[in-house]
Amino acid sequence: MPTQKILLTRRWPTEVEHYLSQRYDVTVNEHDTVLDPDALKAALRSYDAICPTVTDKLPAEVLQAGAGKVKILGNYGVGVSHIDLQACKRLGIAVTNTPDVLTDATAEIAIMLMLMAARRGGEGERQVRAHEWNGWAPTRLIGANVTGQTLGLVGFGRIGQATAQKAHHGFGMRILYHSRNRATPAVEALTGASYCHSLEELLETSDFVSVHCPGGAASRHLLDAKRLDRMKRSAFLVNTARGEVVDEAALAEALRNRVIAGAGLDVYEHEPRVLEAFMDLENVVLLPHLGSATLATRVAMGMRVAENLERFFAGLEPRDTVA
Ligand code: 8YV
Repeated sequence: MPTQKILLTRRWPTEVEHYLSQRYDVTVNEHDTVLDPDALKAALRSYDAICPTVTDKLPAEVLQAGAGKVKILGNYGVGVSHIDLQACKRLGIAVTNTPDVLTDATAEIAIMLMLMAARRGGEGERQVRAHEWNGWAPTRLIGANVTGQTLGLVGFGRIGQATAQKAHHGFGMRILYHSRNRATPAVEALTGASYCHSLEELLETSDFVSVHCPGGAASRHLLDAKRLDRMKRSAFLVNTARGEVVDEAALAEALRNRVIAGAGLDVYEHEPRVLEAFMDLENVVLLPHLGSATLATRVAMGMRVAENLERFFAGLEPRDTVA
């Protein structure tokens, strides 16, 4: 009989729930609702492993109050800014994530947002559905080219690099990037990417800016009013990383005043809340955090969590330890 008690805080694809149930004493949050801090604290006291998602806020206060039984947080997702990793280290709780398996799915959404924002896809669709489209015209819904333009990537990890591949080889885009560490010449050569020493230089020269750095305190409001002001007036901003990287109120102002041409967002500072100021702006595309939302990807994410748990409970170092 399985001994370890595992909690999945949300519903996962059936295939993965089944796989884990055959190996562990698994509890699934059947209602698929977001657990509140008290429920999370109780879970930390009752389970050997908790498998959270981006919707589970695990700051130091919750982790400290609840810590007792839990040994590992097998996060379902690559971003871990919802978990206080320092507190986990202090409390001796291991944390793993799921890189690689969602790279292409998320890069696809970055490309989709670039296209939708530049070619006014959301706006056009809204017109059709509202029966407001009265036929083709030479001067209506005129967008901006994507092909051959310059794409600046803020962060150049797996997802940033995959976005560069699709943009460069699919749309002939010139690639610039800014990140804490410069990539190797071999990685740069894959997309002819040029490193920008300063973020400002990247913002001033890009036609599209796409955010791919981790979230959390270190990158909070990295793109604020001042930095948005450095972008070209004809440029577009895309964010598939974490909402907090962009100062949303400043972005709404910049979009309203046409400081930049448009934006495409898949993530928000206070999900699922979306800033009301975005709602009546035609030049922003708003998606509901779709980055990893394909069945194959969500199954692969679950299997990656399973692999991490298996190694952990076998006394081995998990493949994707982040704390
Ligand atoms: C995940 C994401 O689906 O992996 C991430 O960091 O942002 C998403 O695509 C989500 O985080 C699930 O926890």
